[in-house]
Amino acid sequence: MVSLKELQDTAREELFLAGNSTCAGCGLELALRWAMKALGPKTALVAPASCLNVVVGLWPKTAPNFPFINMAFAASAAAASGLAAAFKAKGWGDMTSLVFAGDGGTTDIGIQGISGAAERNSNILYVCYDNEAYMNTGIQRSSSTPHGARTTTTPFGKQRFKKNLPAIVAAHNVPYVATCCISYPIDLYEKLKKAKDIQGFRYIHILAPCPPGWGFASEDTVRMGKMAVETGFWILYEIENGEFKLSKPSKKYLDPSKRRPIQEYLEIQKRFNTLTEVGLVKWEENIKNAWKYIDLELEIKEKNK
Ligand SMILES: Cc1ncc(C[n+]2csc(CCOP(=O)(O)OP(=O)(O)O)c2C)c(N)n1
Ligand code: SF4
Ligand SMILES: [Mg+2]
Repeated sequence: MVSLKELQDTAREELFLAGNSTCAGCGLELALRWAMKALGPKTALVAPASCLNVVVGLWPKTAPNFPFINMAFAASAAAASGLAAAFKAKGWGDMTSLVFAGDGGTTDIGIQGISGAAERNSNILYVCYDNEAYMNTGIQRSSSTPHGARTTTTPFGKQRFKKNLPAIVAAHNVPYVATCCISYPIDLYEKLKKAKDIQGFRYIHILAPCPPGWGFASEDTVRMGKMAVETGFWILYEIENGEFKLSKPSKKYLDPSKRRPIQEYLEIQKRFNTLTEVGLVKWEENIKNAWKYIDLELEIKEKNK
């Protein structure tokens, strides 16, 4: 577990600098700042088309104080795999080859490259910051957009549910998969730090609320992420070499009676203001089903002891 001293030192150190052009209250910025605190400057970041691509700004005033490569949408996992091979050839074993991609670039457009890199067990760390839509181009739905959310391409609310990408990646039997949320920075920091020292393909999926895209006030970003976890909608866990572990902030929500009603989370976001009673029931069922999967994982773990 991270010590208080380490956290205090870390809190002061910034590798993603101030003066960037993220919106006020941007969840992506919090995700990247904490990730880079854990990974350190010997990290080369590959970013496909996304908000991140744009908010870094123009040279010589760019925000990343570390190597940063803009990449074509579908190619980030492949590009990072190439970087990892180059680091190995050069004998630069202390460099981390990182992808930091949005949910569109991950769950839709980049998925083939991710699957390839995961199957090869390429020595890369792939992070998806999930703001649940194509935000940079004006809020179009992605396969990570949740049920009922209004976007410019789902004006009456999305019918389908969110794609479970962490589970898809875990099915590749890679060394490490984890979920995080920007509202739990210590959990995020510890998982990134652990992932940095693992060899092979590592995948981390971070929920990163977006004020303009979700329709909430910019000061409520952290509250929004907390509610996602407290309602049981966003479950924090890690899978290390096939072993499932529920993370501390989510443990108490194994008990359904401890979860906050999902309605509280949905009604404070404008994107859900066309959600019907039927839609709400579907949400409740979906959360129940997600926890059935967690129960099953924990049961298997218990049996294997
Ligand atoms: C091949 C290709 N198609 C479309 C675009 C336009 N485009 C740039 S960023 C973006 C949205 C990316 O969404 P996501 O990956 O979720 O990241 P976010 O913008 O939400 O941070 C799109 C569609 C592009 N740059 N390249
Ligand atoms: S649109 Fe959302 S993700 Fe993009 S910079 Fe603004 S707050 Fe961040
Ligand atoms: Mg997005």
